Amino acid sequence: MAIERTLSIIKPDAVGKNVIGEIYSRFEKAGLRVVAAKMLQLTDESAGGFYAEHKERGFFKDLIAFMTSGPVMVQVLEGEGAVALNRELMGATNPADAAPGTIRADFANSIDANAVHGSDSAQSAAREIAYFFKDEEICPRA
Ligand code: RTP
Ligand code: MG
Repeated sequence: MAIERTLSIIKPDAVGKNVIGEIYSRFEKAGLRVVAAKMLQLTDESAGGFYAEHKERGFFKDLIAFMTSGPVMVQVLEGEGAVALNRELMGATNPADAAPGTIRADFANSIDANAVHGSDSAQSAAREIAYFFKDEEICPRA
């Protein structure tokens, strides 16, 4: 499988629970490498632009309120099949449906406060990575 990159966000609930390291450990154990990272306080504008595809959805307002409720940790993950592998590690959007042992099953409280974001396709990954990182901020695997 090809080496890919995907955009991951540790959401305000998980940052608040102080489990950034535990979540990074899951990425690393699965063979994903952090090649760029920054902690950010999102604004209505930056969170709204990131989730623009959901603008017309009923949950958009709650989503933006939640994503701006505290700092997030944003990272680029690199590895074989990174997009699908990260989605597998995350588990289902609603933690009630997430498979045991997934990040959302273990750390998320609700469909809103669901611990992590991960790009859902290679195309989304390219857009989302460029949304947060300049090329020179990404350090490819050694
Ligand atoms: P994400 O984009 O955050 O990685 O999550 P996802 O792909 O699993 O889910 P997506 O459909 O892209 O939805 C983005 C976020 O919006 C919230 N949501 N709420 N109340 C609802 O029905 C609902 N549906 C989605 C979730 O917090 C989801 O992560
Ligand atoms: Mg999504």
